[in-house]
Amino acid sequence: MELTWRWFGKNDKITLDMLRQIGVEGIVTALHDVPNGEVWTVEAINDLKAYIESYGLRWSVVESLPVSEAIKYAGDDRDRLIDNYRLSLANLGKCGIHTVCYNFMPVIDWIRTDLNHRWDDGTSSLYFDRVRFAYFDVKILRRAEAGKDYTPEELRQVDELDARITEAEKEELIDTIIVKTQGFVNGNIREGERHPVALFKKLLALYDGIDRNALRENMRYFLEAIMPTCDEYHINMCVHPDDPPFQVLGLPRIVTDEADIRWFLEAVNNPHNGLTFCAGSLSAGEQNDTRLLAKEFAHRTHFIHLRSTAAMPGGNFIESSHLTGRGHLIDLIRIFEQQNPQLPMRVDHGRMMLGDEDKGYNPGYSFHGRMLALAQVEGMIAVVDDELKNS
Ligand code: DNO
Repeated sequence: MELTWRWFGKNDKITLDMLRQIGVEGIVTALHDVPNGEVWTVEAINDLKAYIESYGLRWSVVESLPVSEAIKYAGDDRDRLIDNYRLSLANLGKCGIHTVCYNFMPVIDWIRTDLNHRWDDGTSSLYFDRVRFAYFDVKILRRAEAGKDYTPEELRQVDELDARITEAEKEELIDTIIVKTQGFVNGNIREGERHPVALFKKLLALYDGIDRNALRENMRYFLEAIMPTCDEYHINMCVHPDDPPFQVLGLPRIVTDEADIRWFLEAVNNPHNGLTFCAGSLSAGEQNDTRLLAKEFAHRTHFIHLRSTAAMPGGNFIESSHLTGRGHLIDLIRIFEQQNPQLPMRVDHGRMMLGDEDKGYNPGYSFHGRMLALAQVEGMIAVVDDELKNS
C-alpha cells in the first residue's frame, strides 16, 4: 500500500515537512478554496501539485471533488454542473492525478454527535449516539416524519434528554452535526454560518419526494456522463461509503452495504467506476462484515481508508483503536496486499492525544492520534508483507 495522508492544503497546521518525517509517501487533498460546482483549472491544480512535490511527496488522491447537490437531486442545472465536473476531471488527468474520491450522500456528509468522547486513558475519539441524534432530528429540526424512524424506547429517551439538556449542549449538538463535521468537507454549510438549522432545513427540502431509487438513478446518470472523460484521462473514480451506513433524516442513502455497492458497480460497469474502501464507515453498519466486503470488492477498489469502529449497545458506535474493533484491519490488509499492493491507503481519523486538543484540527484529523495509527498500520502491513513473501 502507498502510505498517504489527508492534508488540507497550505494552511493546514500539519505541514508537509512534518509528514515527510513520519514516513508519508503520498498526499490526499483537494482544492479546498474552489467553491462546489466550479471548475478546477490546470493552473490551480499544478500550483498545488508543484508545492507538494517540492517536499519530495506526490499528490496521490483527490479527496474530494465534491458532487454538487443539484446533481444528486437532479436539479435544473445538473447538466451544466456535470460538464464542469468533467472539465475538472480532465484537468486533473492532464496534470497526472488519476484517483478521485467523492461521495453521493444527500445534504449531509459524515455524522457524529460527539467530537470528544473520552477514553479512560485521557484521549478522546469521535462518537455517534443514536439518542442524541434522534434528539436533533425530533426536537431541534422538528422534522415531520421523524417520529417514525425511532423506536418507542428511543423516543422515550429523547423526552428524558429533553428534560435535562442545557441550551449550551443543544448549541453544541447543532454545531457538531451541521457545522463542525461538515464545514471543511461539504460546501453546503460553512463555519460561521449564523442560521445553520434554517439553512439545513432548506437543504433537506430539496430532497422531498426523492427516494432511494430516484437517488440511484441520479447516480447512474452522473456516472454514465463522466465515464467517457474517465476513460480518456484514466481517472479512477472511487465513491466513499455513506457514514454511518444507514438512512438518516428521511434522506436516502445508497452506498451502505454489499447490495448497494454491487448495484452501483454493475449499473455502470466500467473499471473506472470504483469504490473507496472506508473500513470505518462500513464497519459502523451492523449488517456489514468488512472482510467479506473486501474480498468481494477489492478488484474495484481504488483507494483505502483504514479505521475501525466498536459497536455499542443501542446503535451507538465509537471510533476505536486501529488495532481492534469491527474494521478487522489486519484481515483487510491481507486481502488488499494480495490483490493490489500499489493501492493508496490513508489512515482515517485518529484519537486526540498529547496536545492535539487545542490545535484547532478538523474533527478526526489530529496529528499525534493519526501518527500513532499510521505507525500501527505500517506495522500490520510489514507483518502481512513478510507473511506473503514467505508463503
Ligand atoms: C470524513 C470523511 C468524509 C469523506 C468524504 C468523501 O472524515 O471520511 O468527509 O472525506 O465523504 O467525499
